[in-house]
Amino acid sequence: MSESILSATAVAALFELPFADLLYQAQTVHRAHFDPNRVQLSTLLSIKTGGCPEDCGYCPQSRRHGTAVADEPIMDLDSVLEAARRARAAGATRFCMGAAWRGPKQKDLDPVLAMVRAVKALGLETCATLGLLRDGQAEQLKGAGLDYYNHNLDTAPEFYGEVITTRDYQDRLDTLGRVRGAGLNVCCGGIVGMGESRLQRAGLIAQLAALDPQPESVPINMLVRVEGTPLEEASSLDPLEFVRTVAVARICLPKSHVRLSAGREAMSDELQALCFLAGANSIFYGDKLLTTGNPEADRDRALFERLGISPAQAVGA
Ligand code: SAM
Ligand code: DTB
Ligand code: SF4
Repeated sequence: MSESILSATAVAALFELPFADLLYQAQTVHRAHFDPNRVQLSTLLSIKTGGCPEDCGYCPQSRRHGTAVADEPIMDLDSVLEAARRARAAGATRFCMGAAWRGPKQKDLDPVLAMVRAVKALGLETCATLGLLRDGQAEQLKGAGLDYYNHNLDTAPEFYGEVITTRDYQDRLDTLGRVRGAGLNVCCGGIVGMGESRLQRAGLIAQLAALDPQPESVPINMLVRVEGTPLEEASSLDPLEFVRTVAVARICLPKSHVRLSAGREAMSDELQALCFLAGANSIFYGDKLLTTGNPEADRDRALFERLGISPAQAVGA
């Protein structure tokens, strides 16, 4: 059954609620669909770092920005497998491989297909984020055993052009259509804290909620301001506005895993606790995102202990 289409203004009305009312509503929706004390763990690996031709204003991997990230070749299969085994041993259930491409060429896709097959054989769920896909590529990934494909809408259509000029919103929707058409699970979210308005944050969530069916996984990233990127000086978002964003995502995407994504390293335990209370039930787990830092696994385990949170069942456990 398709969800009713929410307008950005209707979503913005949720943002306007008193904080306690918003969190109560989000927690109620969360409890209707999920065990509120379980959080899913995904580990990221950058299998192809840097040198990207796109101009995404937030991204340290664009070759157009003067960041410290160098253009590296694609990783070899054994090193990827070693990282996947480590992620599995630490308790992750999903392994997400990211590449700094506009999209893969066939010669790029072949080694990724081998990685997907091998990581899947370890008993992990597999995810890839490789940029725009052409016809047939999502089917090849599905055939290799890919479970999820991550491709973000990033922000509201009205703000998008301020951040990225080398590909448009429709390109992203087309790729999401190909991913869904191939029978893959969709992981699609965005970034906040880029200077967008509250109405634009609501617009992003309205777009995510309008995907039919809704994405299985919704990463909500807080911008990591990286030196050398056009957004390095973006003004910081009120942390409580971030919590509101998570809560609104939970209400509008009731059955999706909402992932508390980039930006956790700079967040206190208390802020993260509020995000879990607001309905976040997934995190990136492991000391690195793609090129930037993430909390150490020990810190996350201690936080879960303090909050009585259990990780979603680990493979082989
Ligand atoms: N190149 C592919 C693409 O853009 O689709 C895949 C990798 S790309 C790094 C994946 C996502 O990471 C982006 O869509 C964006 O949402 C997120 N991201 C990148 N840099 C970020 C930053 N500095 N802070 C927060 N999120 C970021
Ligand atoms: C997503 O939404 N966030 C992740 C994952 N999907 C690929 C990436 C965050 C990247 C943060 C900047 C970096 O580490 O390079
Ligand atoms: Fe390239 Fe992806 Fe970074 Fe954009 S977000 S510059 S496409 S790696």
